[in-house]
Amino acid sequence: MTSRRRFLQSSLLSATALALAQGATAATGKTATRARVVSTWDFGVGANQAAWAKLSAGSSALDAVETGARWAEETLCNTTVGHCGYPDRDGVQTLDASIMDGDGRCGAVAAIEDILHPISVARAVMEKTPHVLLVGEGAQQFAVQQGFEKKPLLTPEAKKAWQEWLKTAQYKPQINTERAKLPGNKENHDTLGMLALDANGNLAGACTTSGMAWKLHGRVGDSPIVGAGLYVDHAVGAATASGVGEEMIRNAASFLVVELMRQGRTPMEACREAIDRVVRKRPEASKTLQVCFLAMNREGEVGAYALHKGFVYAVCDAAKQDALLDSRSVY
Ligand code: SD4
Repeated sequence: MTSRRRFLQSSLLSATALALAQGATAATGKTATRARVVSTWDFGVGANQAAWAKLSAGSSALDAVETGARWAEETLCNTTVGHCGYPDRDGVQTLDASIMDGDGRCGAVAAIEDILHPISVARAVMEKTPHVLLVGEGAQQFAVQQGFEKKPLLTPEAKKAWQEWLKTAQYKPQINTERAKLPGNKENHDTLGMLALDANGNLAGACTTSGMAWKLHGRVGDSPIVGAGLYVDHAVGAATASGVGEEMIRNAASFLVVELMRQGRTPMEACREAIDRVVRKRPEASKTLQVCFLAMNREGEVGAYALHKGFVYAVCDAAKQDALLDSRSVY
């Protein structure tokens, strides 16, 4: 982390401590100074601002994270989130998303096709069905019944990239910093994971992705698996993840981060310990793939850790709406 970034981080955190203290003593009680939203990657800045428009107006953390994730699904045109996302090895784009609040209410969709806002379908699963996770055709059928429009999303650019990939057809996920160095590819990010704390002290999280490019058709990552790509508990805090989802699923990683915070770790310590778990289980593999965790506790304290350098996360609150911070990393 650069010293400037470190400075920004520490001044941000002190500003926050102050804001939290002010929020607690304000005559109105519920001020937006208590609220905060954090997101993975550089595009998290824009997603946070969309969520912040809601949070600062007094909306719930749940509404805020849905709004932030919808912003990413619709506005971004990149290879890993939303309608421009790269397809699987058969050229089919499948999307994964989950949403959760601190009471344990959650919903998710996996491998859904041709629906622009998987995060809102996930919320509908949570609110309108007795289930938590719908997959594939069933998820799409449910979405259409709920009034979501079905339309082909795969862009000509994504299709072209897939046709190019077919020439070698090797599935070899690349660490983001390395991927960004490839000719014609400036992208250094993955899934959007977002966590929000609202003015009432409620937490919620959302996670949305097109998953790993060139995955096997039917492959589901961590993002729609509650406890792997996302976990939220009002009593403790919230965590989300980005990177190669199989590692998060193996370690029930977001749940692990929240449980470590429950045992007294700070968000950063909890993320670090979860990353260490990934390394311990698969020391060799961990050198060649990326895993990133982002966490926020119920006091609004934020922490992150990644396997490899290059992970950045965005923090937005009343003091500052566009902070982008470097995560620490093992390698
Ligand atoms: C997945 N975690 O599907 C997601 C996507 C991602 O690097 O972050 N890709 O495994």
